[in-house]
Amino acid sequence: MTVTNDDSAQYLIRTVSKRSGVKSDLVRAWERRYQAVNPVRTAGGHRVYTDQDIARLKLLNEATNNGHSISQIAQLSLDDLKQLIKEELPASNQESIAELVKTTSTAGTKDRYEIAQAYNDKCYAAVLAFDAQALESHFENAIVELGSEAFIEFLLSPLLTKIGERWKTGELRPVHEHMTSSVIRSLTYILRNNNPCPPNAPRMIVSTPIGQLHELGALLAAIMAELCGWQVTYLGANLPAEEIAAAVRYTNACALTLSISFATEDNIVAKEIRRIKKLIGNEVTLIVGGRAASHFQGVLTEVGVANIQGYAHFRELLKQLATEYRAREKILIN
Ligand code: B12
Repeated sequence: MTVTNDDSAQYLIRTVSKRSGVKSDLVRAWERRYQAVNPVRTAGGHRVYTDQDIARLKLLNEATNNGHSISQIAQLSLDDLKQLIKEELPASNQESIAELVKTTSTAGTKDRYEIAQAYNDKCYAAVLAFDAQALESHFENAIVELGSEAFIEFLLSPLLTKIGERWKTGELRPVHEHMTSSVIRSLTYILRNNNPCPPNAPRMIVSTPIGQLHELGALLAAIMAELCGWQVTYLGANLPAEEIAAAVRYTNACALTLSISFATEDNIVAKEIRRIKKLIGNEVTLIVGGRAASHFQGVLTEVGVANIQGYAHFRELLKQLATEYRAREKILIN
């Protein structure tokens, strides 16, 4: 056991056990016999663990549940453990590591919310210190611990909002937001790659209308849809109606999701929404979300668009649409 002055170590064994799903006695045994984790000691002799330790224990727990011997895997790196678990998933049912952890997680929604709050503070401190490496590492651990959906909903979104607010007050500079966005982009790429979906999955296009330059809301919505089993093509931001509609046609998508973050007073968004709806027709479901979507409620109601109230609502709608899509496909096949 290493005795160091590690500032990142802060959790007592009870918390570690609760968050990792590994009983306290077993945590101690894995540590004593196989050095699976190396907690530091407080002055009073109590073991304290890091987020990284919790993420490791969670993956070790999963791998041993899959039949691996702890003696063989205890020394593997976090990446190797993730890879090991990923490789063992049946090809037809490849879920992301984050999804896997989510389904085996012992944490309820309230716990996850609290865990995310703790990560939020650490991530914000990393942003403030302009430490991209630490930020990336906190994000990676958080994905393992929280699962992708809770990661997006309870950590990323509030963190980004906070960064936006602090930018406005002058505590942060635009470059802090740029650094954070770039770390998130590299991370979301990993998340998305981990989620290949079956070829018969319903398809969706995600973008933002012309003039709407904020892209992260759309990107997160795209990942969320992918996690719900949709095959998503994310186009980035700021596209004219004709281009978005062409992408819908090319992919044979049955849904189009647009994110709107900026409440403009001109008529551009309303015009684009009407145009898009006309081009894609009634067969394709148009979904609109984002912080400024309700500002355009008039046109959304006029063309019969679903204005999404948060991620839970989005997931619910996607589930319903996927069921309808599968039922339609079945009729066509028969
Ligand atoms: C980064 C940023 C920018 C960057 C964007 C970079 C990029 N490539 O995306 C740049 C510099 C381009 C930019 C430009 C502008 N920005 Co700006 N920007 C922000 C900032 C700081 C963060 C935005 C962000 O990415 N948030 C993170 C995402 C994840 O959050 P979100 O977009 O709010 O989405 C949330 C939900 O709505 C949901 N969501 C989003 N879409 C969808 C879709 C579905 C289906 C679902 C389920 C959920 C969902 O996900 C998020 C969860 O909370 C915000 C401040 C803030 N507090 O958010 C201002 C902010 C959005 N910007 C603002 C403004 C005013 C501007 C500019 C006009 C500034 C200027 N004077 O030039 C321009 C306008 C650009 C345009 N025409 O669109 C205002 C908007 C106010 C308003 N009236 O609407 C904000 C709120 C800042 C402020 N407090 O004044 N901005």
